[in-house]
Order: sequence, then C-alpha cells, then structure tokens
Amino acid sequence: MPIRAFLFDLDGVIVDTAIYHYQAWKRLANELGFDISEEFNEQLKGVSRMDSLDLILAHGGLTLSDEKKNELAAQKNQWYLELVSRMTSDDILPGVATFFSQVRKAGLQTALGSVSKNAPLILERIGMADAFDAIIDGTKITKGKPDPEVFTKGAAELEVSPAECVVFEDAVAGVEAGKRGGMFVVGLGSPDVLTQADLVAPSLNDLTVDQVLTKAQ
Ligand code: B16
Ligand code: MG
Repeated sequence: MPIRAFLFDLDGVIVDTAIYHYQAWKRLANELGFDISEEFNEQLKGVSRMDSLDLILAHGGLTLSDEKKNELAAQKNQWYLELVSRMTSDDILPGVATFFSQVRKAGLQTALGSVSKNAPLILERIGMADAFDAIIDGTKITKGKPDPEVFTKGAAELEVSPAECVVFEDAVAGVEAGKRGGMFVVGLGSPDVLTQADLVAPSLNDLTVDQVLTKAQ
C-alpha cells in the first residue's frame, strides 16, 4: 500500500526535550532521597507524566497518596517548564528542517503524535506550530504509549489507514505503540534498544524521505 502520511513523535525526534524531562525527574528523585540514572530514564521516554512518576517512586521504594503524587507531578512539570521556556528554533534537532521540506515535496501529510501535554507550547517555542496537518498531544488521548491511541488518532484525523502511515520514534514505548497500531516504524536511536522498529537510523539527519518510502512501501 502506498504511504500517504508520516507521524512524528516530538521528544527525541523533533527536539531533545528528553534531557529536560530527565533533569526535572532527577531533581525530584534527589529531593525524595534517591537517584535515577540515564539508563533508568530510557524506560520513561514516551511514557505519560503519571506513569513516569509511578515508575520513579517504585524505583525509590516509595508508596505515596494520590494527593502527594499530584503535588510531585505538578512540581516536576513546573521545573520542566522552566527549562523548556528557554527553548528556541535553535533546539530543533539536526536534519529536521531538510527532512520536512522533502516530506512536503513528496506530497505526504504529517501529524504529531506526542503524549506530552506540553507539546503545543514546545511547538510554539521552536516555531513549528504550523508544521503539522494534525496535532495529537497528551490532552487528546486517554492512554499513553505503548498504547497505539496517539498514532491511530493521528491517522484518523488525517483520514488515512494505519497501513498508509510511517511512524518516527526514539522511544521503546513509542516504537511498540506504532507497531501495535499497524504502522511501519522508523526507530531513531540504537538498533540494540529499538529492536521492534522496521528500520533504525541514528536521527532524521541520517535519512532521506526517499530511503524511508523505498523501505516502507
Ligand atoms: P508531559 P513524547 C513524552 O513525549 C515524553 O517522552 C515523556 O518523557 C513524558 O513523560 C511525556 O511526554 C509526558 O510529558 O509531562 O510534558 O505531559 O515522547 O510522546 O513526545
Ligand atoms: Mg520521544
């Protein structure tokens, strides 16, 4: 089936906000009396705010009330917003602008598929608010990755079938979401980590639209 749409994750694909999520979560863990490593952080990528907090608290051996958890999640988000509010178009990852111009020339549709509730703010900060035909973010979904909802909703909004879509993801949970949604998935990162992806490259800077279409259709 011909490919008609490309669906992009935000954190780690368009911009490197993963580092800011990590810094804010690490600060929270430290205040709670333990630490999280970069290796542990891998499993938080693409996972919703509350699910991430649950994983972190379990890692630190803590059980807290829902009220306390809401307070901690709000604190982490405040620290995260302080970090991302300084972002500009300089934070767009290498190769994204060139790749997007190839996408447009190829006549493909685009959607953002991010579980982040802060996605619209980040797109605004980096000057990409108008770069997508559809935007699905954390406010529009009920289930985070690895559930496929964020991508199947993107396909539905673009009025294309899952088999006509390619997903671009940097996270294990996001690659799984794309595969469960019935889509061709390009993993951006290491093939040793993104084992479920159909094609893996270090970043969008290492791919052309033609290369992806040749593999996907
Ligand atoms: P927020 P993505 C995800 O975004 C991040 O990878 C993940 O680390 C974060 O916890 C999640 O968004 C929720 O973000 O707290 O801003 O709502 O990778 O799906 O673009
Ligand atoms: Mg990501």
